[in-house]
Amino acid sequence: MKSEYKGSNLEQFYGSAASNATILYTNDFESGSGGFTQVSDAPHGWQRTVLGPATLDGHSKPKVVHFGKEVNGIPTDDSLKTGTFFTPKFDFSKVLPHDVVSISFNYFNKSEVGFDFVYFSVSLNNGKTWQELASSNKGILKEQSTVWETVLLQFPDLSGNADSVQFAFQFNSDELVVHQGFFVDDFEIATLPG
Ligand SMILES: [Ca+2]
Ligand SMILES: [Ca+2]
Repeated sequence: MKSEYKGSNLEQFYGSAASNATILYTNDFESGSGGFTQVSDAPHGWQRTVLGPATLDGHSKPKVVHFGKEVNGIPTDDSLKTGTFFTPKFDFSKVLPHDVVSISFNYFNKSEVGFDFVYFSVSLNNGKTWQELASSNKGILKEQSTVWETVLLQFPDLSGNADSVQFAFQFNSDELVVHQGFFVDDFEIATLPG
């Protein structure tokens, strides 16, 4: 948890050791989607916005990416909607065996507690199969945020992974009660010497 965005998520976890990190990918969503793609059955899908929690400190301002209602100030019907937001595909085959790959992002979640959930998953085989890394369904993401928070996940074993690696955020809503939804910003991938 932090109140101010310093420019890199790594610094709050690794301090001065973050200077040893190699940033493989970073996206603050200020100038575009940065190669992210989406599949959504909601009319608006995942969109960049400057509204709602985007106005709070704790991420790179002003823009964030959002799935939920009240996108750009226009209330929308988001019952029974699923939206998946995919990162670009990454090649980790040349990561050294002792290096750690870290994935981090800032998020703010306002989803219906116990019914609407967000999941963050990874595919190590070019999108064929996926495994959950974090979620708001008994996972490490909060269902009702009060501040922007940073999640950092580590992979110690991606060296030589032959297939493309891809990450995805997925939001699922049920048929009743829709809150603001899920907001994400500052997606970063880095390697650190192990
Ligand atoms: Ca931003
Ligand atoms: Ca709901």
